[in-house]
Amino acid sequence: MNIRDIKVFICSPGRNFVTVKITTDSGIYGLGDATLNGREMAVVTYLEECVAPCLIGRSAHDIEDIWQYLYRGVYWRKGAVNMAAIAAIDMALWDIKGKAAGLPVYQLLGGRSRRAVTLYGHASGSTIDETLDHCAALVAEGYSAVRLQSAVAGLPATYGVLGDKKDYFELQGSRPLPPEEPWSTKKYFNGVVELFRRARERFGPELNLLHDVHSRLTPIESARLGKLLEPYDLLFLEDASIAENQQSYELIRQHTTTPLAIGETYNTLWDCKELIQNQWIDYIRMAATHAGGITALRRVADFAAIYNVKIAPHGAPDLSPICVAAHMHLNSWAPNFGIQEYVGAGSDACQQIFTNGVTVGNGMASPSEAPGLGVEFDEQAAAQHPYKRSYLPVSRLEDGTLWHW
Ligand code: EZ4
Ligand code: CO
Repeated sequence: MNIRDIKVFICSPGRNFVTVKITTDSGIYGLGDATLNGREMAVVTYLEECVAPCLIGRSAHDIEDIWQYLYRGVYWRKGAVNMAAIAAIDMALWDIKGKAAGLPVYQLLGGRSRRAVTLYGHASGSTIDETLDHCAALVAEGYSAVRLQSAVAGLPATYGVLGDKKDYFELQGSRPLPPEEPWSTKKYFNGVVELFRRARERFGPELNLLHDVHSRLTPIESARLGKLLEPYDLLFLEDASIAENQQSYELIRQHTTTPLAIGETYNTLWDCKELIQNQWIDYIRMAATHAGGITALRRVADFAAIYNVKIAPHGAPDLSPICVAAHMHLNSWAPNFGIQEYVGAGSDACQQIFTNGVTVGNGMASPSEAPGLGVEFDEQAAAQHPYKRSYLPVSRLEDGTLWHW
């Protein structure tokens, strides 16, 4: 079963997605997600020019060797563009292997460790009340875990709550260049503690609550926030600080028992080796699409398990339904699965292009029982929604200093 053809599609059903389709000479094909938000065309070019020509004619069963060939073999290791390309090829090859074996991918990984995958939804709002009302709606849908984000009083826009747009992750079509958002740690602090105090008051102790700081605090500020939030018992505090110096998390850890999560921008295990090994974090949030696919994430999960760190894969809307499916297969298998971020099935157009995939209900999800990943991709429907250039926002302090977004 040799690789006959590799095609790269880019479509924009409300936001951009890069999809890889590998076809074999047996007729079996596989799909992978290579979406890198705001840098989509770099991955498309890399796949078409640098990756696809080297794989034509190779056995589609050689997932491991192809992974090593694209990682070690290129000399230029790591990197978001490179790893997204490897990820898409890897997912497509697992999809193919599953179809050839007649088994869903989670069975190839070792079978189920749980009945279903627990999800957490997003509740955001421009006031604390609005955020808590959104949370109540998710609880009514059956969610047992919700991420809360509320606008910072005195700032025109905040991560998770984007000014004039309905949702911060929508295509930035009206903004030809990266939108800019101001940030003030001081203004943020009071509001965020009040948000969680009010959430516990309204929802009681049972509901699992989460929060994404989006890397805007320094390590000592993160330590302080973790301490202030301890009474409200978060499931985890996400991306409190950047961990380019992984040891920063030792400082945060020494000060707070609020569980810590990080990793959605990481491309390899090396980005979080010390974080995991030293048990400075509780959840590793790497995504199959940005960290080298199923092959790589499986290794991360096994490494993390040794140190009591659970996987909680990134589940933002800029990961395509193919990545969501890959995550559900990994989450069903991983003995150390924690929780999966989930923001819905996407726009109507998105649901027409990517079909089947995962089953969601009552705040839980299951992978498809179909062989492979279980997602279908409608090429004609995708062609109706061409690529639109769009950038992620940038963040600046009130004096104009560029800050982490
Ligand atoms: O900002 O996926 O937890 N989710 C997040 C996301 C990220 C986007 C970046 O492309 O932090 O919303
Ligand atoms: Co995040």
